[in-house]
Amino acid sequence: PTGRTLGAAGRARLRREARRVLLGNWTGTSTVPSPGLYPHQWSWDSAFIAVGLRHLSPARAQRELETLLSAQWDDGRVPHIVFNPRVPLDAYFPGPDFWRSSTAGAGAGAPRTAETSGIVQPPVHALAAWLVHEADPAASRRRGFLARVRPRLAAWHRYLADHRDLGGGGLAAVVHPWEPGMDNSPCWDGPLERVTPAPPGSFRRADLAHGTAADRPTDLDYGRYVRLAADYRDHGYRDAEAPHRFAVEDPSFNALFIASGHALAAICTELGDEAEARSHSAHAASLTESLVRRLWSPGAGQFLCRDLRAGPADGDTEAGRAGGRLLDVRSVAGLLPLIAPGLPEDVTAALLRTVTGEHFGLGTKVRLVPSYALDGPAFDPYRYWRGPAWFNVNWLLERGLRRCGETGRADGLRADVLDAAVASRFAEYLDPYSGAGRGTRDFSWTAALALDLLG
Ligand code: 9WN
Repeated sequence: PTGRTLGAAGRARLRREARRVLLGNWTGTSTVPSPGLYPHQWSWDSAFIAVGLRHLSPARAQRELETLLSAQWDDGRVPHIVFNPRVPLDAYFPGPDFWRSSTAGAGAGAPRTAETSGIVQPPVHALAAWLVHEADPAASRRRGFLARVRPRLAAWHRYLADHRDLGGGGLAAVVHPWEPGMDNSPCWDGPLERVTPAPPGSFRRADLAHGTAADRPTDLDYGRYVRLAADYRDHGYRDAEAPHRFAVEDPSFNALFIASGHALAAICTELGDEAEARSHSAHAASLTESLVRRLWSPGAGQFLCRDLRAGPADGDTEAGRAGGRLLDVRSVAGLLPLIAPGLPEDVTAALLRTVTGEHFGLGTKVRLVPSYALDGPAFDPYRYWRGPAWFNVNWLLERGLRRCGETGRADGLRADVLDAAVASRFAEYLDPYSGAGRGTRDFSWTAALALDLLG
């Protein structure tokens, strides 16, 4: 059956299958994105997974987030990977023996009893915690769920505000292409050119044992990922001391920071702390203002990434004032601010035109929004974040469209996401034109977000 016509039997089957994936990928305390390719706990994956798990078991969804947050560093950062000590060292690269968080990160407050990576991923967690609470408020209150996660979520947001405003303009910067979660986006091609790759023989990739090379980042990309991560580690993961040769303000990372800031405000209100709720709302509003001031491109009709390590383009006085340079690259990251409340009306209207227009083609050229412009010079329908359509991105866009009152489009996208999730056996990503699944299957966030869209 196709999603547009998914009947009661199709919905029941989808629910059953998604449940099988999520139960199969559960380790007892959290969920792996995929047992073969990603056998540990990932930060933003767990947030998306919790959003789906809340429909199966709110207690398990709470546990998912609490497990992740228990590996938080004393400086507030939530690491992008929490390693499972039972998994062999060579199952994933770079593993705990590369990051060495408990020793190298001791000065930045890394936990002593868990091994983690030292970088972060987008702050989707407060949003996820709020959605998990909403699934069963009585059970959440009984377990004191929000009271327990609130201080950790607040410390996480404080880390981003205090340690990551590298451009000084009020936004959080990412310091590694893995941080925005869109590893090999064409946005990073320019900034990465300035990074000398680690020698090819100095590390061994584990991902190619599970994925097709044509679907994955290249060896040259990996050499640069390794160099940047090793430099950060060798400076004790201290942001004030690390060279951060890669420093970018990414619109989707910041849009999620805004959405989570509003969710954190709702959490504080629920807990009766109006003063703290107001301060989170005010911070989210000021992030929104910075996002528009620093990353909006009226010419492109979308948000762009700002490369903080590049000089301004000739004659670009506005960019010069803001520091760095806007990257003229159309990533779907630039559309995700649709989830952020409080954008100026003309910005929202332009974003809606761009989603359905010639570059991203939602509803005209493709059924799910691609990760990068279909007509962009670096477009590749197979290679990871350089074209394929991803389910978490489309889930966020569905919410964004609905939030903007685009109910018909949101309903259509919802149906198409459900259809694609079943047809691709919960693929990691899809060729945006054919809809064929790529990457691994039985991928956790695909199953979780399909469950969420089923309602
Ligand atoms: C590096 C786990 C993660 C996702 C990212 C996705 C991919 C890792 C990798 O897998 O990144 O963090 O090894 O390629 O790009 O978004 O969180 O699913």
